[in-house]
Amino acid sequence: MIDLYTWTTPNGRKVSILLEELGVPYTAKPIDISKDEQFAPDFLKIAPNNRIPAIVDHETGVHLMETGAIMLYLAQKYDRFQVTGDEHWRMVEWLMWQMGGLGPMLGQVHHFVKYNPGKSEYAEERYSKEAQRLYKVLNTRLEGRDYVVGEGTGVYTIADMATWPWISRHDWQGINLADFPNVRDWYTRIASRPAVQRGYDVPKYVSDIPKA
Ligand SMILES: N[C@@H](CCC(=O)N[C@@H](CS)C(=O)NCC(=O)O)C(=O)O
Repeated sequence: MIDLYTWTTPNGRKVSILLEELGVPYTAKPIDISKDEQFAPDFLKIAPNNRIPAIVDHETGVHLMETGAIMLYLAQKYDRFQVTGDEHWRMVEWLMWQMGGLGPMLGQVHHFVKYNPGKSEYAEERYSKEAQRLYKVLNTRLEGRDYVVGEGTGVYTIADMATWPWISRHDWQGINLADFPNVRDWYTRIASRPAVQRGYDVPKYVSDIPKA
């Protein structure tokens, strides 16, 4: 059994979506970051960076923080939602792009544009511009493909699952998905998956999945 320490955020949803897709038993343990529960000493033992999500796999004794590591671990453990050969490294590349680029930059858009508008014109402009650039990168990558990596038109992998929850907040980011039609189609394709819909509501329902 796996314990998933999580909250209703893009990073949390990445892992609940993967666990739902895998169909393995897990227990969601809510860590309410609006109440600073991520700083509780017991949580810090498994998540020393005091951020959600984190997992404890009681079957193997492994505990992990950082979604990139968690998703690679689960994909490898169950040998699903990953690709092999050269494409494996393409998958790691796009997973790292999400971890180092898309997630952190869109997180800054949420911080400055959504939650603190008017406090820093420079930051709002800088991160909004960066969001436009990153959406364009993803849109270009998805030209002629259904998924971010994989042979042919692509294979649904953890690279998609890591990226999708950030795109689901396109309205917070001032992004009109009509400007990025490949991203829009990919977003809708993934949103229609029952496991994604279940994973989106972990650890609790907040709202429906935003429409494209
Ligand atoms: N790089 C980390 C980022 C995790 C992260 O930023 N989590 C946010 C929620 S989306 C959090 O726990 N924030 C709590 C805080 O800022 O104190 C990962 O991918 O797991």
